[in-house]
Amino acid sequence: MGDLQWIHVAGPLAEGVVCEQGAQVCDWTPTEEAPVLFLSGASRMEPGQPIRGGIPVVFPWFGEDPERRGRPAHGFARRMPWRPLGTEEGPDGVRVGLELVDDEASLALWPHRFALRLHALFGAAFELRLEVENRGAAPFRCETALHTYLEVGDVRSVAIHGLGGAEYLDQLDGLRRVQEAGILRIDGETDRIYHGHEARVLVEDPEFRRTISIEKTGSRSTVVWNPWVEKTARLDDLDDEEWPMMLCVESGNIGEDALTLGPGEVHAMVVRLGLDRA
Ligand code: TA6
Repeated sequence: MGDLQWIHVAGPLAEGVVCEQGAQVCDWTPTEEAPVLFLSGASRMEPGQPIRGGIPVVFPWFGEDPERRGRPAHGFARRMPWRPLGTEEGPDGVRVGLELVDDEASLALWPHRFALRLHALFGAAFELRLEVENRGAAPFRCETALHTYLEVGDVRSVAIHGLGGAEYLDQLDGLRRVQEAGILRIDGETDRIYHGHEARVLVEDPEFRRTISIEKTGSRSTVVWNPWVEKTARLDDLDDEEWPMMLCVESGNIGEDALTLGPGEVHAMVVRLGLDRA
């Protein structure tokens, strides 16, 4: 199985790291800034095991195996080695591309032919494009997400703008459907799927004196997650003292927003992260 393979990016505008397993971006640090993505110090770094942090690629299902057959949570794409497509430095940053195509192992888990292509731009802003292609002769339904772990000074002091008025399913309360009132603050374990949500989210972080913006196209679901104390204690790849430093704001197409692609059809989702200094 060997070790994990990494792609390191160092340009004038930013540094970054991508793991070939899962095409998982694990670092984006704009020049003269602190890292923007959280990566657990306890993360497993073994082939086939999910990395806790950065931006995991969720495909072809979100969450537990929908058929309860014991297949991996959040799908298999993040556990498989993707093929690098090359690295290119340009005026707006360094671009990295990777691809995952169906194979015997994926077909045994999910009987559809597909291609995933991920393109990351490491610049003063960060852009991630995930293309899903149906390479088969029949339509398929899939869920996708870019499961972004943001690094924050203290999750208890951040203010999350841009969700007001949206409806979410509370994963901690039997998927009860709730309307978000306004600015979201985290004061306990939080696990919410906002549906039909396409707006920009701003994470205002007074500790780090910065605001992270999350803009997206091709995504109708937004997930907000923080494990807080008890769930963190149940995760062996997240240290007990790490939960205040992370906040997941994920962009995808989940549940009622899931994708159905016809033969040959390609869907693109783009997420753009920006930084404003307070
Ligand atoms: O982010 C939403 C979520 O589905 C949470 O319920 C939690 O399970 C998280 O993803 C992490 O999942 P993972 O399989 O990476 O431990």
